[in-house]
Amino acid sequence: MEKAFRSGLVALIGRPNAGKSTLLNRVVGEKIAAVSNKPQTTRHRIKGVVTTDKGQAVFIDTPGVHKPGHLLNRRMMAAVHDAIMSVDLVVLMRDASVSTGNGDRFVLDLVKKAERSAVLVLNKIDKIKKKADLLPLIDWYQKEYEFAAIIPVSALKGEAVDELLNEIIARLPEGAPIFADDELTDQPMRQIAAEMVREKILASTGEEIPYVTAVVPELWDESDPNITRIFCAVYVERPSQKKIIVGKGGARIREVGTKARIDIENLLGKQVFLKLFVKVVEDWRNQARDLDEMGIRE
Ligand SMILES: Nc1nc2c(ncn2[C@@H]2O[C@H](COP(=O)(O)OP(=O)(O)OP(=O)(O)O)[C@@H](O)[C@H]2O)c(=O)[nH]1
Ligand SMILES: [Mg+2]
Repeated sequence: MEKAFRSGLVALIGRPNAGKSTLLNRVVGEKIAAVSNKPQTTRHRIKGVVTTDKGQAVFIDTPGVHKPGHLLNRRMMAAVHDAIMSVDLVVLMRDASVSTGNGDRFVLDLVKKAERSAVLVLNKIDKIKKKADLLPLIDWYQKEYEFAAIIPVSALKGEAVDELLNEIIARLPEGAPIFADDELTDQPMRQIAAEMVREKILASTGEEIPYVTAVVPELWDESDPNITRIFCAVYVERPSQKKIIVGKGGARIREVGTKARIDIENLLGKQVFLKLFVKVVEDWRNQARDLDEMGIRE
């Protein structure tokens, strides 16, 4: 007899930098989420759809769990709580190459309190020389919560990611696909484009800039069939930050634009003209209206 098709929503939750967005891109097979070594890279809930012959998992990538300071961060954390409560399966993702901290306990507590069915993913095993070193960590988590499965992976290298996907789909309820099997995401293309710009800014700037920067797609012009014209605003909070992003003689913003354009062209399969302009908006991270415009809603 044919096994029934399974489908459902799967939340990826964890501390900043755990590798959630890396995993999302890996399972979807396209770069739809920004990835960086800076915390709080992801600000939006991003859905990524994976369809196999056994089922369909709709992954929801969420912002890394952190202490909320600004209204921006409160909204980001509300999105995490929402995701945990609205999915069929929670995937708690953890960087297994670093020791357990308060942040890890905090994320674990979220899952415990929610009492949701959860799979634990121990990521970055490519950085761990002896796999046996994982055993105490697995042991600790097993005592803390009844995880449906505990799976060590490397999202970056793709190690054990297929097994993880099978384990996840096997735990989803029986049901028809939620998305068409050629749909990869619910993210509008313009939002993905903005994310790619932000990713390049994060990669090329130091500590402070990632937090104070947002990228908003302002214009998307497809009137010319040969080239898509995209205009994005880059928000910062102070003129000094604008100076950093623009760089000497505009060098940094040009480099960011070139790299982001290449990513966007790959995604669209088409030539792109990308124009970036930097806007100084004081304290935008506490302005409900700015956040609404950025799509970071209540
Ligand atoms: N060595 C190694 N690095 C990884 C792995 N997975 C992710 N990374 C790196 O870890 C960093 C963070 O990855 P992200 O995918 O942006 O992490 P995230 O959990 O989405 O982070 P936030 O969006 O800030 O919550 C990046 O530099 C990734 O390249 C892995 O399996 N091995
Ligand atoms: Mg992320």
